Amino acid sequence: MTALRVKGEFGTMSSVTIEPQHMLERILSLEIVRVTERAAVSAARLRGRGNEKAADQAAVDAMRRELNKLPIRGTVVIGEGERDEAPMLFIGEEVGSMVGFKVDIAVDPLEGTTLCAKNMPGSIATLALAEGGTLLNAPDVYMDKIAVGPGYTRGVIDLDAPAEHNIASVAKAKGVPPENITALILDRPRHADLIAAVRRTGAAVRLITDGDVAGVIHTADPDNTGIDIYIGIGGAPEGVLAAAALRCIGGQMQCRLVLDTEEKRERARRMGIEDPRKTYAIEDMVKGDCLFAATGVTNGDLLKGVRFRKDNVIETETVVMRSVTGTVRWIRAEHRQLDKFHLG
Ligand code: VTB
Repeated sequence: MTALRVKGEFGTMSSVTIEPQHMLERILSLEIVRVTERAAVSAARLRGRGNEKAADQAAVDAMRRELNKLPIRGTVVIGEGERDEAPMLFIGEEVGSMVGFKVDIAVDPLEGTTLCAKNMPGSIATLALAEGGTLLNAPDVYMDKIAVGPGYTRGVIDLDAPAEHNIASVAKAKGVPPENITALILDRPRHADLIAAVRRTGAAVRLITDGDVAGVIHTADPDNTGIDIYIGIGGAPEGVLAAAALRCIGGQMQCRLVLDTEEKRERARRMGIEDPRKTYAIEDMVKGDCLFAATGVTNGDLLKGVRFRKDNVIETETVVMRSVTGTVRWIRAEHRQLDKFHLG
């Protein structure tokens, strides 16, 4: 067993030194797994029922219940919507037991509600947690994004350059022809030109119907996912969550909010965003250390979905990451005490 030396109130032992704030974060890295697990199980009960709202609500209820048990003073900065449109986990809502560290929380209790309602691959329950005041308060608007995984020199991607340039640049850096590059893009009419431009380079395009948090994370492990680069316009909240994951595992992202109306610019201003054209790198969206967790709801490339076994055991798969150490844990859990899920 590793002995820990913990500074301050936790007393002193030998070996590794852990600052008190990191100790809490260490503990929370398991605690947040419980939060995404509960949300995923609640949503998974409603897989394939064609009811996006009900599945989302189930995930929100479970996530909020669990978040409120954590020893934190948390503020939801990325949530279900603004206060007037979301009764729970709205932006600005305070969560946690209100003792302990002040943290910012980004949640997407059910990322890919349509995927869950249609029982299609790739829906997840996800959240990120960071020191108070360090996560970008992004309004619920679109965000133009480009991302690659770790191992590239800084500047290999450029949000303002044409897709052809980015594909060529990533191919060159990887030491392969563009034909060996695969870009992941949300399948939307708004991306028709982008898709055509990527294909013109000889690169392949993998289209997804939803779920670009997982989509961005795929770029971090191209050998297994086959994805080298993520490009396109998705949700801003999903952008911040993906940035938290890449902050832990490495990679680069460049993003810009799509503030194409005065109403949206005003909303952004109210959230403290002065420059509507600002390009955000990962460090601008997640300014300090963070934790990220996601649990599979439906089966997907990133995570297995929740399994309800005949013997009354529920299986979940979760990935949890910590930026301080870059540790990524894959937690496959078997749950036998099922009351905790409040499934009724
Ligand atoms: C993406 C995707 C989400 O929204 O961010 C997308 O990751 C963007 O919005 O899963 P549109 O659907 O309007 O294109 C989701 O599909 C759903 O929130």
